Amino acid sequence: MPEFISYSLPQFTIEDQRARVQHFYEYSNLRRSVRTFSSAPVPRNILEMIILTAGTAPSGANKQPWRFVVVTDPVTKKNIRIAAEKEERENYEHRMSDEWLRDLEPFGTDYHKEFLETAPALIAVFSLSYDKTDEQIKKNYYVKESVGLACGFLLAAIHHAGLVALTHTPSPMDFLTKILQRPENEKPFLLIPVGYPAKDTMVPDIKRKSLDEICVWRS
Ligand code: IYR
Repeated sequence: MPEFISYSLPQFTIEDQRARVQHFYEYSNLRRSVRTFSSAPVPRNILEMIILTAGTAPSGANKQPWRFVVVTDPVTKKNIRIAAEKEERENYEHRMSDEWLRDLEPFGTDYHKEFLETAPALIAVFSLSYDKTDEQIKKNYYVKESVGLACGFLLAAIHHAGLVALTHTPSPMDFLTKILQRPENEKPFLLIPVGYPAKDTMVPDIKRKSLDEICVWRS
């Protein structure tokens, strides 16, 4: 028999709910992906609370199939930068289509990934396709969906803390397995530099889609 415990949340009035969703949207809408970081350190306990928040995301059968590896050591960050730039150079020069390169023009990106060294912390997110404990292998479900959700919570928690991040996907990412000495059941999912924006940080002038563009109501 499954065991259930009672559950409730604080109740808000409709007016309070309106104010809360409005405020949450407006603050969320300030989030931007940032590629220029100050080297100022982020206290470890702040990063830990952010990761605890990411771990509150829902997951298939509550398997929580994620691992967050935090890198602050300059030598490891440098090694990650070297490996990422090697792959990205290959991507930009040979592997990406013309259409893809054109789509990236507004962002001004290239294979140089200085932020991997300047950001005070890199959070390498790994997905666990299965759990391995004492010779036992246990399957996980909806792993990509679950880890994607956890990354969403992670980015929201980073933003909530007044920090900035980049959702970075050097590809392929297997170098992270090696550099960070992860076991075979952990696959690199995203690499997220976190910190404070550099003093003169600029971001591309791009727009979010309107409600009409992203939402359809059907009776
Ligand atoms: N991973 C490369 C290319 C890149 C791809 C997409 I899609 C972006 O939104 C941004 C960059 C890089 O990091 O440069």
